[in-house]
Amino acid sequence: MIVNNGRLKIAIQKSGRLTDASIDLLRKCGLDFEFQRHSLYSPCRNFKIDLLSLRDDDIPEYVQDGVADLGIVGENVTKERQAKVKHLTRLGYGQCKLIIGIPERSKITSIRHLQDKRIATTYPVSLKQFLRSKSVKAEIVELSGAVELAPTLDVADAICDIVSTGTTMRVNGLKPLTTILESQAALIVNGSSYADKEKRNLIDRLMIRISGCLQARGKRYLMMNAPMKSIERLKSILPSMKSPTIVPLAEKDMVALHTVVAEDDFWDLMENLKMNGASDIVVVPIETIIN
Ligand code: PRT
Ligand code: ZN
Repeated sequence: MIVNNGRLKIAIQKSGRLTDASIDLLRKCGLDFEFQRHSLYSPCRNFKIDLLSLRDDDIPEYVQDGVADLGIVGENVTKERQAKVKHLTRLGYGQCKLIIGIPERSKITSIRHLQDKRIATTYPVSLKQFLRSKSVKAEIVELSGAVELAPTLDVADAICDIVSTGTTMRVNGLKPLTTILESQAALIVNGSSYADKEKRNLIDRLMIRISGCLQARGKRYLMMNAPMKSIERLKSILPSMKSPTIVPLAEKDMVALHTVVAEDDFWDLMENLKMNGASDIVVVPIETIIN
């Protein structure tokens, strides 16, 4: 039975690759809950939302049917399930590709060569769409798992499967032929929930928090002291979000500069800043950035 108590329901994967990152994201958004993997519901104490733990394959349909208002699931799954849901935002984890792979020594060298071949997959809908878009007719061998074994077992001439590092493919003597889809975890929403005034208000509040967490990801807050005369030079080095904050220090002709930098740029940047007069450089993590 669907309980309409004015609270949102967000479906996340019960146990799998997206579970920990999804819980972590929701906690970073300030949601206070105990995740109960074995129970369907995990209520949140400080926000009108309850978590529903489900198999990832079921999430798109449950969101489409309104069993859950929101869902966190791989874009590959939503596409395969052809669910009628609204895509709210990508979440920056669970990155993978849906690819067509062929045996290392296969004579197949282009998509055209897949004509009349057998392709094993757990993604028949996405594969069918792709083949149709390329005007290639092939036999789709639908499996429920271990697709990478199909060519060795001579069940198929090629496979269509998810890869992330590509190790599974390689150890099974396969190589990629083409990419069908690039995917990552995304937040999806039921259309009626999004149109409902009260629910929309909660969804918008949650979205502000999620965007803040996504913006802060990979960023560091940088503080340093510098002589006043170095400000212009340092400002030209700093890739600030807007402009850096400059605060006078008690010591004469000295200032503190504060800014946000990308984690990846940090070490190169720091050497450059030091060479140009900065000292006492402090770097701190950022929880969230609300614009
Ligand atoms: O039980 P439930 O149905 O909920 O989970 P599941 O077993 O169907 O899904 P799960 O937890 O494996 O994956 C959930 C989602 O994570 C997928 O729908 C993708 O969106 C995303 N994802 C990211 C991946 C991978 N990376 C991935 N590598 N899903 C599956 N894989 C498989 C891949 O197919 C290969 O067999 O993992 C294996 C190792 O991959 P390599 O390339 O790193 O060797
Ligand atoms: Zn699944």
